Amino acid sequence: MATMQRKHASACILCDSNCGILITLDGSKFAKIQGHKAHPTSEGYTCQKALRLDHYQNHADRLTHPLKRKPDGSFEKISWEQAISEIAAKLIEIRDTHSGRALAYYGGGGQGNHMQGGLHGGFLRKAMGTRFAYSALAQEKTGGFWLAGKMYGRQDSHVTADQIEHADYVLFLGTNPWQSHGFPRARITLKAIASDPNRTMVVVDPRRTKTAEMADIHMAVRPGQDAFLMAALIGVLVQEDLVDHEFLDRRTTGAQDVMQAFAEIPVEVYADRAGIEIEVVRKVARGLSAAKSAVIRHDLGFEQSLHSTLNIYLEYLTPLMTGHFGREGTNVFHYLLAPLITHSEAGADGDYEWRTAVTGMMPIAGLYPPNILPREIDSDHPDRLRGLIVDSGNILNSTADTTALEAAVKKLELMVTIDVAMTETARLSHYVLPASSQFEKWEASFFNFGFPRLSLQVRQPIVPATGETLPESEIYRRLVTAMGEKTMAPIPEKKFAGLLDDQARLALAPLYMLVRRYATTQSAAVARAGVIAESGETPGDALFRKIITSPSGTDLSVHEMEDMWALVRHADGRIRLVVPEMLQELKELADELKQPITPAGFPLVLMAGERRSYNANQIYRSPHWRKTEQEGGLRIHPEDAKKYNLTDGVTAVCESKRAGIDVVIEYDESAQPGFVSLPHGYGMQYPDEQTGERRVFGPRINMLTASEDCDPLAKTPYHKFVPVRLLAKQ
Ligand SMILES: Nc1nc2c(c(=O)[nH]1)N[C@H]1C(S)=C(S)[C@@H](COP(=O)(O)OP(=O)(O)OC[C@H]3O[C@@H](n4cnc5c(=O)[nH]c(N)nc54)[C@H](O)[C@@H]3O)O[C@H]1N2
Ligand SMILES: Nc1nc2c(c(=O)[nH]1)N[C@H]1C(S)=C(S)[C@@H](COP(=O)(O)OP(=O)(O)OC[C@H]3O[C@@H](n4cnc5c(=O)[nH]c(N)nc54)[C@H](O)[C@@H]3O)O[C@H]1N2
Ligand code: SF4
Ligand SMILES: [Mo]
Repeated sequence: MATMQRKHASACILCDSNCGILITLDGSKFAKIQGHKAHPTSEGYTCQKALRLDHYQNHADRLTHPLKRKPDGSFEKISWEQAISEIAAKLIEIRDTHSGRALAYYGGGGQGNHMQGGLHGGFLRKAMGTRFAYSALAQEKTGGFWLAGKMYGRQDSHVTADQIEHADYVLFLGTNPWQSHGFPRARITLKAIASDPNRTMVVVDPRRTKTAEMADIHMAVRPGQDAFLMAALIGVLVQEDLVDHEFLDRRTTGAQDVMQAFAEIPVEVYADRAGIEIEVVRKVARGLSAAKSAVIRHDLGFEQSLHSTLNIYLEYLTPLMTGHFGREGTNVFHYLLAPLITHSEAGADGDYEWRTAVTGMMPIAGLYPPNILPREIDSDHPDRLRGLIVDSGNILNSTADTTALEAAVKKLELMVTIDVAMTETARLSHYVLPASSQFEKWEASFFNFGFPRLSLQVRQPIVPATGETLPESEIYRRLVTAMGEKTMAPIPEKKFAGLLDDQARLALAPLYMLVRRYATTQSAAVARAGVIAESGETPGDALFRKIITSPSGTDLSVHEMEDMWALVRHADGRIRLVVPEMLQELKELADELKQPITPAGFPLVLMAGERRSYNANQIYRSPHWRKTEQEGGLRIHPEDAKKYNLTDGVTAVCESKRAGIDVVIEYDESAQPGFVSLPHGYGMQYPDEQTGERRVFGPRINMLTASEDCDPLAKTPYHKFVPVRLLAKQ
């Protein structure tokens, strides 16, 4: 049948690579999924996870109607009219009684859906009168954004590792790109580096991951001790004078002060604390300094562990000290089409207008950290949070301290969840609004981090909307209108005639605005991407037409390498190396040397949330998507397991200071003794195939984490450093 054969261009929505895919439909079922060669960044590449996307589109927990929670906790179907008018009335009541500061918003786009949620959600936040935008990004990246503000002049001057495929020397810090990706065509790029004798790969990770196995040098750091390792690494660069003085003179300020701070670092002692031989640290420092080009990339192992922000500061210093910045094959800034993040500036009085009421947290890049949510809600403070809108987040599983958050959200006067599925978070909400899936609506992700080539894919709907679901742009339009506030005007009918339906005209309206602005501010780079205006057409309209007529994605701009320096936003155009708060924390590291790594009674460090072959955040709910790894076991070195009399496959209790949960023991030689791991992306409820009863599949890891265990500055959680003990199950 012809319809069976048609391949629809779309994208994988499971991680920030957003690989291009072709989907062959059989009715509404995704019969076949393959990589799409025409996609500008993935070029046909996918990993195994994308091929199972039917389990996202079609499963038992898909939402089909608006729901309202009854006092007994069950839900009744209600009409859209009732849902919108009741929610709007309650939002107005809270806003007008307590001010918009009593309202907060979480999410606005997970891994693939920033257009409908992120851009349109802004109109609802405005109507709510709030700037309290909580985000998963503030569980990981905000320490880095804060540093970008200090060092580069703006928190949204973002550095990318996308030049990795051209780098001679690659340093991976607390990341396992074989599983997590994080740059285009990750496995192909990793294999290319590993098989080239002239290129070097260094991995800093307590586990011998697949990426570490491929590396030339694996530094099996002691968990949570990266700040010591990085301090020793920069210490060696300074003490052996492996520093690129010419680069520092030309591009930075503060080099002398920073070099002085590192001249004093006892490199042997710090390397030893990190569990790495000093000769290995010296070898890496020398290799990095001598390399033609180098890219350094960190991820959650650095961000979600002890000294999170300091780790990232030390990482940011490394390419600068060695002059590997702003060239082909090095770390570079990139332009952003859409404001995935912004810059939060203190006011004239030096303070932030929008500090949170209870914990006094400042915004970073416009975002607030989920770790403070329980306290901001569960408080007697007159200005506590009373209403919360959640879009694209399963915070009852993905935020630290499930128990504290569960108790807190029960005190909200209004909680609304907008999702495609009946999640743990939806179950605790007063109202649940069903969104059309990412294959049922116009959508785009703004994880486009390319430089010098920036591209974008706007995806078209390929299957009809399920039940009464609506795209978020329509949900927000209705809510904002019902609140009597201004909403987005759709793209006028006379524009792009024949190319857009009514749904697209609304959904794409804010993007159209951004594209027109981008075409003006980046006109030369946009022209280089081959954007050709038809007669009478503006460059903005020409670029937008290119986007909507390229369903598999297209280039927006092609920059000159030098353009990058415009993103250093200090008036003198120089990067600031000195960040006083960080140099102070660096000094204080010395005091920690005397302390044991874990507190008494909790001998093991648990990494709560490892990326594995069959997890994908909270996006896949159905456990049937997994070909292997059904249990989501606790990986432990066999020697460690024997110490606690635990054998492979048995169920044990993993206990943190917060709680104990059942885990299935999985022997794993790649784990460092003393370090155990549980996967991210499990712990969802789903009907059991045999009994039909709902049960939880795999570990609900944030039962074990505590809200207060986080970076003092950015409040990013220590998910990778949870002290635990293991007990045999009684
Ligand atoms: N398969 C899969 N891929 C994903 C996702 C997914 O859910 N599943 N999620 C996506 C998302 S949202 C993100 S943010 C990224 C995250 O991607 P990554 O950060 O790469 O993934 P993780 O496995 O969480 O952590 C990375 C590594 O940190 C190491 N680590 C743990 N503790 C420490 C430490 O103290 N020091 C150091 N140096 N390393 C440590 C772990 O052993 C692990 O190998 O992945 C994305 N990709
Ligand atoms: N302990 C521990 N906790 C962690 C981590 C860890 O490593 N360890 N990792 C953290 C990280 S890095 C991240 S990024 C977060 C991710 O955690 P969350 O912020 O919760 O994000 P996702 O899991 O991506 O959210 C997915 C939700 O979006 C819904 N969804 C999918 N498509 C759509 C759509 O089109 N519209 C709407 N409205 N909803 C949709 C899904 O059904 C799901 O409920 O988890 C964090 N939590
Ligand atoms: S790398 Fe990420 S976006 Fe690409 S197919 Fe795998 S999960 Fe999907
Ligand atoms: Mo993430």
